[in-house]
Amino acid sequence: MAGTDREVHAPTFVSRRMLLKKDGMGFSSHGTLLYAGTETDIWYKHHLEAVYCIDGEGELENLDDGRVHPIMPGTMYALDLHDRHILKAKTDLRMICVFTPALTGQEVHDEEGVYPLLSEAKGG
Ligand code: 9YT
Repeated sequence: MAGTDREVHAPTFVSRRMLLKKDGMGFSSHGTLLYAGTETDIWYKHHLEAVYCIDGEGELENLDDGRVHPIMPGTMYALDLHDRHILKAKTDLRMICVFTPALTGQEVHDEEGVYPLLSEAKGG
């Protein structure tokens, strides 16, 4: 997938879309590498997402209830309430993500509800 349109680069992560809507599975599946030392502010308004950590250390802060959850290899989280959250990568964090409805791959990050925590992005 490297170098194809299935690989999406953002300031705080790279994501490889292994399965998309066009693959006909009813969900999409992504391998996402969040870079060490970054924070990513995420709100999937239109999708449910389950995420499994295969490597690295980090934290998920749920902005809706204020709780902070450690992330380590073997951790799974499921966003069943369109929870607004911040993903903090203490080290490089390798995640496997499943979305329903499936992403088409055409979404821009604003429409996915992904807002990297950068001053430029926050300024508008
Ligand atoms: C960790 C996480 O939520 N990854 C989601 C996939 C990524 N935003 C993508 O493929 O664009």
